[in-house]
Amino acid sequence: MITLYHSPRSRSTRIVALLKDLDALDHVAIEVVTSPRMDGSGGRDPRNPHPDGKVPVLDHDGVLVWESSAIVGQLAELFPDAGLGVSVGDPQRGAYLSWLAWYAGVVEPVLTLQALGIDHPGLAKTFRTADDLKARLAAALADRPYLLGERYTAADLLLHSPYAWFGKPGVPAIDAWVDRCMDRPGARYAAEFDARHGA
Ligand SMILES: N[C@@H](CCC(=O)N[C@@H](CS)C(=O)NCC(=O)O)C(=O)O
Repeated sequence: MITLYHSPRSRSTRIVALLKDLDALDHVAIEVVTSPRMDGSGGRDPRNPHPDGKVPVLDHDGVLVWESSAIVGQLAELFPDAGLGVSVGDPQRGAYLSWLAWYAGVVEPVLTLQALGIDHPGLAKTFRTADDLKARLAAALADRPYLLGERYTAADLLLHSPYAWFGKPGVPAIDAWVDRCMDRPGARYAAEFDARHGA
């Protein structure tokens, strides 16, 4: 059995979108839980098995999968028919894994620090800056609609999500990509799901 623990309008919303795009909603239960919000509302939910009380987390037959990058990779592999993952042996597998890892290791810290107004030369030396992220994405998308080319993958779903949340960056290639990624059944389903569940 697979269960996704989800709080409406949070980082787990993109996993609800992924489940729809993977046609996996009949195979994964969605448990709606509370989580502490930046504005002080919400709170840790005793039903949520994430060791830090965060969402998303997946319980797959008693094994926890946490961190959106890992959850996205795991679900795309479990439901391969949708073609959103990149399987072992595919020449683009390495690039796909790199985008997923780059999200967790670089994109999330850089954009979170920017949103909090925190700056330090050491941070730019370690992670690079939000402008560097944009330049990297713009270069990747300059001649292609999606990160891996013509095909939309789970990497696009994950990597575009901060801009869907915080707003498009005003770079034509990235803005058009964010629009393409938001114009999908999964994104629409997740928005409706969250509206139904009180967000
Ligand atoms: N890097 C994690 C971040 C998870 C995360 O921080 N989730 C937020 C919701 S947007 C949360 O649960 N916050 C509650 C808390 O930190 O206690 C991921 O991408 O899955």
